[in-house]
Amino acid sequence: MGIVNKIIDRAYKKAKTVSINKDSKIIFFSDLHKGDNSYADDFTHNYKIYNQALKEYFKNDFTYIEVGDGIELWENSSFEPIFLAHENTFNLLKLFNKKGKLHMIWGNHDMEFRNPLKVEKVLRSFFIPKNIVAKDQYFDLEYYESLLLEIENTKKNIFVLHGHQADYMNYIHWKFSRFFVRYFWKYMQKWFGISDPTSPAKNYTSLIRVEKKINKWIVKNKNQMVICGHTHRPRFPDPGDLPHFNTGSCVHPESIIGIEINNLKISLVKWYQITNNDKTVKIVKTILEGPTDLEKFL
Ligand SMILES: [Mn+2]
Repeated sequence: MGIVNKIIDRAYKKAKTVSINKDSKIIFFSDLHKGDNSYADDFTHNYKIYNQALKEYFKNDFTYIEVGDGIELWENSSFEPIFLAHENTFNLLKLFNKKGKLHMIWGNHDMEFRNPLKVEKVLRSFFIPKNIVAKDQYFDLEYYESLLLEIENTKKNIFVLHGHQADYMNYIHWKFSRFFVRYFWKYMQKWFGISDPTSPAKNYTSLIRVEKKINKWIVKNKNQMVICGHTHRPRFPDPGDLPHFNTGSCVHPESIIGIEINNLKISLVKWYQITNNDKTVKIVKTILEGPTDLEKFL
């Protein structure tokens, strides 16, 4: 318990601050686990839904915050096949970045992005700049462990982190876990359809343990509001409950789930595909919870 508290405390102190106000519009997604489009790629079946959602958020001037595990670097040892499989998605993210409306957080499956040199190397090889101005625009993408969204003219804030900080095996021993997934479970999944046992999303006991540790940290820190991902289990508390939110994931069967903040209200949203009577398909959004005033949680 002690060590987890210390890890989360450190992430809180190091968090990159972002100021928000009633005009801020934010979409939080996490746990896309974008892979190489193979059988083991959990994201492939949702990419159309996700890209459509991203286009609409961009059109409506939203800021995009990725709460970790955007990319699956455990099952894939190289970024190249991921980029090639999901080039459209990366190009959409680039649009947000150009407008200064993109914030990336690393999780345990893309923890290599802790290293800014790694991020630059990846960007340099895929987004080849046409001139010096473009170079600056492309290379300013940074990954952070955590963000602190400070509400303008108040002393209140929201702490955003992936959540594997509460999952000791996945934080300290991530290289070991990665090895296990990359060289063993990937093939089990591909050949026999067996799911990765190191994922908290697929292991109920570890999921509950992670949530409990974050709850304890929240209590210890005067009910600090937290938004995280990692467990793939969406969370949206009632006012008065512990302010522990979870973005869910983008690998749910046939839908993606995320959190929106708009006009200082928070909601849990789901994007999915419906088939009309004439067999045409349409991608739509539905609000699962909220919108609820943020101040009820602060
Ligand atoms: Mn994770």
